[in-house]
Amino acid sequence: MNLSLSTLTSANTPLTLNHSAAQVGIVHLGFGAFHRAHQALITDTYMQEFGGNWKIVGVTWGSSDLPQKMAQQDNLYTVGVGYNDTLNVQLISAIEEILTSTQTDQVFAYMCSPDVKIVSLTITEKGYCHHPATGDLDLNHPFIQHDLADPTHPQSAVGFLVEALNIRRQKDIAPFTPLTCDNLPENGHVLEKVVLQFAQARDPELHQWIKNHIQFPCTMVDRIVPRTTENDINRVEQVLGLRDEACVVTEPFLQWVVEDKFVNDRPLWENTSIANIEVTDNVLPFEEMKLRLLNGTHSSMAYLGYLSGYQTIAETIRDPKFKYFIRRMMDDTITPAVHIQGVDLDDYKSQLIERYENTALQHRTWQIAMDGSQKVPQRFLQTMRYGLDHHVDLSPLYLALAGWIRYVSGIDEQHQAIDVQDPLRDEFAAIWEQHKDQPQAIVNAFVHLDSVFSPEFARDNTFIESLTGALETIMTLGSKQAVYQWVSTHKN
Ligand code: CS2
Repeated sequence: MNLSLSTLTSANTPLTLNHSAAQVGIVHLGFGAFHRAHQALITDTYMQEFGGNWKIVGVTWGSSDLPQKMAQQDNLYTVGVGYNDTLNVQLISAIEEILTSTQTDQVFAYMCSPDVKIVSLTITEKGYCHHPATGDLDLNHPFIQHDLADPTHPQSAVGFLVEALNIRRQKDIAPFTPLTCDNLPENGHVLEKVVLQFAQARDPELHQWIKNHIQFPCTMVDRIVPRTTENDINRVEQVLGLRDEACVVTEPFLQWVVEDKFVNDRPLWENTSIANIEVTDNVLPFEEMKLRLLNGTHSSMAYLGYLSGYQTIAETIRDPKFKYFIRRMMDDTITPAVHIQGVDLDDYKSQLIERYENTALQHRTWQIAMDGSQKVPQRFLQTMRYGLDHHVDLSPLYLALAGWIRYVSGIDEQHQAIDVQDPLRDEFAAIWEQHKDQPQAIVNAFVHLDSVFSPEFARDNTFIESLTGALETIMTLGSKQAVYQWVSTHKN
């Protein structure tokens, strides 16, 4: 039996439906697994505890079948919170409906409704259509070119935001707060910059109005939510007694730090009974800690783990040498580049390792390895910039960065194809095709990819030599042995 309004009473665990009478207050662009287990769940709890009209309309991009799946389930879904062998399932009823980005009229009807106070986003790094190394909007991006030519049928999230704000301005409707929840440093500033540059290219007056009236809060979001697998759906069904095609399986940990800078109402999420939600004046130290320590080591395990034959993060960290390598990377290389007061970083790092070890999550190294060109700048390079300026031992991160370069060659260490998913996939393949087994030439070509590497890296001999050395080691020994060798020379 499938989950829906009419089957709720047949569930194994009692499920209560909460907010059927509430109105929509939030539009969320990029309705994926992460949002379902994070902001939507938190907002659901908020409405349970305090009421309010904060139902969410989700918008998906691409050929996702989630809108149909959710519609078949009356827009209900469940979140399975898993820790090793235990799984607890929670019903979420905060979703009004899911649209696709091609349903332009319906999306704008919601985005321009006076009841909608927040438009939040999890569109992934590449959804910002910007150059990661500079933060500038990529005016040559096909979506952006399309949206400048035809602003009322946008393809990009930026195009949707600017047109909706434009309509609200013309109709004198109070604006919404654009709330980015993506893993980008200073994500609010990144969004602000691309929105303003897009508006400027469209209409300088609109640009000025947005500049004067809109605020873009920064946020730090954290919860590990792998893409849902068939296995997850089956496990949730076992617990629930109902089949939920839209479920997500996540970990117990959750954190959300939000900058207090809203131009319209918002739910007071921080007042819910959920721990680790904070509204503050300064999110940047939290972002820095999370992006560098968590996402930096996640991506390191993704590339080096995948190449070592490990399918998941839990499998990678179960290798004691990898565990040692990752912890030393955190302690010696990344921590000097983290500046936060009032957080016990030792606890934070130990907790990260425990989170990685959670076998309830099948978080594939391949999934995290995706879109490296969009992730490497904030996950590796900012830490490395700091380390180069402050004489920090960067050797573990050189291996990780070399692991990325090796991974995107598209051929693994057993000569099998790797399904590389990245906007720069063709550029990577061309570099490897041209320079084959010459680490120095490959590194030289990579550091000149200026949407990833800012120019100072291409001029830095220490950086280039160390990276070349790391790539040479990986190409000679293989990734696993490269990590093992690092461990044997660094273990005291
Ligand atoms: C991961 C993140 O897929 C990835 O790149 O590193 O999605 C990670 O799981 C989250 O940021 C955890 O909060």
